[in-house]
Amino acid sequence: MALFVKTVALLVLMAKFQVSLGVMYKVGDSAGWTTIGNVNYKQWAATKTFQVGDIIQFEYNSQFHNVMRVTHAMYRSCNASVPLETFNTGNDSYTVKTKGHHFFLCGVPGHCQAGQKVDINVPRNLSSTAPTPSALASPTVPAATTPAPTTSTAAAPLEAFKSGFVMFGVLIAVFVVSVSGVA
Ligand SMILES: [Cu+2]
Repeated sequence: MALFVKTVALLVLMAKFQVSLGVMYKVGDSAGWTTIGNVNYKQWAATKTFQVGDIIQFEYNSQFHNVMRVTHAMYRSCNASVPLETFNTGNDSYTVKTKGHHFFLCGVPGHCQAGQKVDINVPRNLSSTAPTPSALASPTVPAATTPAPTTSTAAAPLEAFKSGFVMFGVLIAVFVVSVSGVA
């Protein structure tokens, strides 16, 4: 019963603060990660709205391809000499943990040049998707380290982000408690 209550509380909190569990995106959709068919990965990425927590899935034949996370400069020049991370199982998942760009390319010679590269961009400006002011005005939202909220709407996006961040921590804690309660 206690678990049920916790679970309901968790769901209510998630709904209230529009917490996303993360969406799984398979790069290239049915084509996967390949040089065959001239998949336009730029176009593929452009049709998605990536968020922190999303999972980027690369599916490919590991005999012919790999996945390297690289810097912007390396992405532009298709430089695979010093990748930040390398994946090569043929079924690799990358969990987006930060906002901004996440650049990937295939390190097999010629493949990046042929277009096997993708830029996963998580927009830094979330003002259009921030929680509503009414949610922010809730007395249950910790004020964090900032001074008392003002009526300025300019501060709303930042406050929304901070509040969301704090709530996310709370949710994780609740989740851990729930899980440990079952075990
Ligand atoms: Cu390749």
